[in-house]
Amino acid sequence: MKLALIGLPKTGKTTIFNALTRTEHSTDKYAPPAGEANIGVVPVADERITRLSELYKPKKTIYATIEYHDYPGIFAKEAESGENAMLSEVKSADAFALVLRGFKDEELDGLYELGSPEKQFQHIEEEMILADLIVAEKRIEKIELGYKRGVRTPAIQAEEKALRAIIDQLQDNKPLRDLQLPPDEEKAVRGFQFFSSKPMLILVNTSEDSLSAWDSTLQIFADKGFKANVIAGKFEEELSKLDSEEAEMFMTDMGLAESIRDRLTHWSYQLLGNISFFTVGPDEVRAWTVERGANAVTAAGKIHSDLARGFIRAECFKYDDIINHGSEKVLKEKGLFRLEGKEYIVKDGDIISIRFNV
Ligand SMILES: Nc1nc2c(ncn2[C@@H]2O[C@H](COP(=O)(O)OP(=O)(O)O)[C@@H](O)[C@H]2O)c(=O)[nH]1
Ligand SMILES: [Mg+2]
Repeated sequence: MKLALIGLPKTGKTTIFNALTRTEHSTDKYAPPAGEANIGVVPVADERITRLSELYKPKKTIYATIEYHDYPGIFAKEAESGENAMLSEVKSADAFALVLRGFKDEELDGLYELGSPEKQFQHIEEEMILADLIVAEKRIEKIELGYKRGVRTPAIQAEEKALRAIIDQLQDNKPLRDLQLPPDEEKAVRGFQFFSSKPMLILVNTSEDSLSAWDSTLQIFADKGFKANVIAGKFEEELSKLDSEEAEMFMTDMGLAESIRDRLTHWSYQLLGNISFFTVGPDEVRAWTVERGANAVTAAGKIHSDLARGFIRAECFKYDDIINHGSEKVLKEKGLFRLEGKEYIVKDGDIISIRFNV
């Protein structure tokens, strides 16, 4: 899963990135925005993998990961000037975490007039809508040119129809997140990876002594349908440098049950509707991520495309059952070891082995 931290300059994106990845990239107040993104891969803590690993004693234990990308501020300007490497990189994210500045800093306030978190949100949303509109309108022009030359296929017509709906939506100043397209049209424009269509988490970044001051702001975002949370970025960055015992002490003081890393993992899984399934064996115990509602073939394809292509069946049991009963042999005796077909909907915590033939 790829999650991009985005937002206006000096809202604390790199500070939060450092806390998440336990790195020390520069967060100098006066430094110009970085020329490129910071990228870091963070394991998804999952006690179930730890326990499965104890049980199977595999050579390798592999947790799921989240790849965080920390971008300097970008949008409409770059979209206008055409292809921009960073822009297409941002678009490849599965979701955005929008960082809004809630903390006070007189020096920064003098340098950047960002306004309230709501104002910053509005600014970013407008930029996204504008960037998307530019892309959609350019594509329509091309399609029309093609029509004149006699290029008219059902696929292009579906795309055109989708783009017209998209342009209407954007001209109403509404994000594409809120536009439902029929499946064939959605598919025709999926490749554009429109900014305003991405799932987005909202993070209000504030100081540790004013976490509770943002309840009404969070409610405003929740009313718009967002998952919004308040975090203390700088405090989290400092926590991430401590050893776990010390960090826990401070977290208890603050009433924080989990590290920022773990909280953001939960929020992004919820946002994307992701679940985990596992593969186990003497070589490897491993966690995999799929969207809730995915079937056995889709899950197989996460492991390897051959497994999806040559799918015969899935052998399947539940994490809770193997922990309760201790061995696959007992599960088989108790009838808890199942054979499932292509259409089987994978559940969170399923342990799956794919039989295939290519
Ligand atoms: N007081 C306070 N300062 C912060 C917080 N988060 C970031 N900062 C400061 O804001 C400045 C810009 O942070 P940075 O992470 O580089 O912002 P970016 O431009 O969004 O990546 C730095 O001086 C940080 O120390 C916070 O939660 N509270
Ligand atoms: Mg930065």
